[in-house]
Amino acid sequence: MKTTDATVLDEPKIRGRATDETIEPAIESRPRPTTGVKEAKIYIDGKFYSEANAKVSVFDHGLLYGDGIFEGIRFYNGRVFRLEQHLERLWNSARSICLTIPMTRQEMTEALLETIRQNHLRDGYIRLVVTRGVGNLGLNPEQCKNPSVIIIVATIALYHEDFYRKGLSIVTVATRRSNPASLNPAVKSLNYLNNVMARIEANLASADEALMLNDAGNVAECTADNVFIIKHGQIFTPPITAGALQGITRSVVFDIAGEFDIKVIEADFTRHDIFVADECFLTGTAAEIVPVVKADGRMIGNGKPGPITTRIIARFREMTHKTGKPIFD
Ligand code: PXG
Repeated sequence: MKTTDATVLDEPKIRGRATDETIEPAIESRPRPTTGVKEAKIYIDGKFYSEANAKVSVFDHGLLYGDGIFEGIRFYNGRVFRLEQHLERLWNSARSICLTIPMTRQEMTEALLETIRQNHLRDGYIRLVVTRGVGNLGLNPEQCKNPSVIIIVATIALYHEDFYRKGLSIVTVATRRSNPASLNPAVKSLNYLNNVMARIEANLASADEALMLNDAGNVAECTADNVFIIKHGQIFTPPITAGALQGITRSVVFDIAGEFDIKVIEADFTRHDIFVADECFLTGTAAEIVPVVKADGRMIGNGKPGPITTRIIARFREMTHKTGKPIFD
């Protein structure tokens, strides 16, 4: 797997195992490319702008209140991976927060594909954002008449291969995944402070990711990834009702497990079940599928990525390169 020098997403560092690719100067002396694309074109409400000119109003409620929704989507080898599912989830998030996306799904598909084409990439990452739009300083969304659609296409630095070969460490954090009765984790909203707080705790603990529990003390998910464990040849993952996002990569794992004739059981479990699991892995658009080898200081299995995880990763890579919505024809 190759790496690029542009990193647009948080690239987890393998702590204590830094390589040239993961070391960054303490002070960045040159302006850091934000998309990694030369002369990037960013879509805002039907028009394309350069990075320098891609701006939204300070009165947009996406900024003032985190009022809006988003998707993180990948494209590989000239094809957008699982686009339909991402759009389905975006429209569900919109419906849940009473936000009307100002275009049809067909128009959104065309806008996404055209933004990728304008940026001349075959592999990369799409950040699709729909904000509530401009309003006044009050939080009432009735003031916001025109939601904004923003599409940013970026190169994505694939995580270092060490990450997948050696696995990562997670810690359980004190910040609980938000209760569905207050802010439902099923909505992929612009309000990610719950996850950001968990991420800060992982950073403070020098861990690669944060494991978040729900109010009942059961495992919910990590800050931007779903959690899976494997025990006695069966795969377990928390149900959506535990506070897990209905991850697209999660659903791909369900498909792959079906092909392999391995059962996936959606069930509540605790961190104890992670400690005694044979294998553990995380799934997410950015991280793809990544093995976990340590949880709260305990080694999982023999401390190496397990055989089932490794098979699933291999099949996932095959799928990402061969399937998806073609961008250029
Ligand atoms: N849980 C949460 C809370 C997430 O935000 C996932 C699980 C995994 O879902 P997908 O559909 O990606 O398999 C996410 C993913 C990124 C990024 O780096 C992704 C997310 C959030 C923030 C950043 O692409 N969502």
